[in-house]
Amino acid sequence: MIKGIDHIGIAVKSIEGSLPFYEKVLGLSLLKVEEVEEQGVKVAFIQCGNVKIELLEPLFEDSAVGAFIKKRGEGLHHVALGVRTIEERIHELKEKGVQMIDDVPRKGAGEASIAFLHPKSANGVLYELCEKTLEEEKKH
Ligand code: CMX
Repeated sequence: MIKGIDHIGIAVKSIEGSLPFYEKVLGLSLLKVEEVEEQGVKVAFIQCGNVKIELLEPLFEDSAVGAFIKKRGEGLHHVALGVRTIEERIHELKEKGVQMIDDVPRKGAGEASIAFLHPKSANGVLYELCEKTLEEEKKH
């Protein structure tokens, strides 16, 4: 059902200001930077072994990630689990009593289909289901 961890989302005030830690200090490689306007974020993907670190910078202060940083400060935002056939996975989780934030997938970075589980169903952790396009799957 779950293929593994696809990426870990970290909320940051500034991607530019945060990248030197990942690139210069940790020696990791930046894969790409893109804006996901629907979600009010700019994201940077950094390869870390088989997993990616996704830096999330709010595009405006009252976006979801902007509100998160205001309330809790920078830090771990979500864990994204790689899946196939996301609609079936959502259905399956709901059958098992999981409360979903998204009953219907929405568009994430790289045209992926994503859906969040409500943290109260998952030990306070915000989990994202993430089904990548076949093209993206081949790339990374
Ligand atoms: N970690 C833990 N709990 C969190 C959380 C987080 N990162 N974000 C929200 N919550 C909690 C809230 O405190 C709230 O709890 P209560 O119901 O107890 O008050 C609950 O989850 C619901 O949060 P909300 O903000 O009230 O609900 P919304 O439906 O408005 O939004 C969410 C939920 C998670 C989608 C939104 O807050 C968010 O973070 N959106 C941005 C998502 C994002 O990262 N997009 C980029 C994706 C790019 C990609 O990965 O492809």
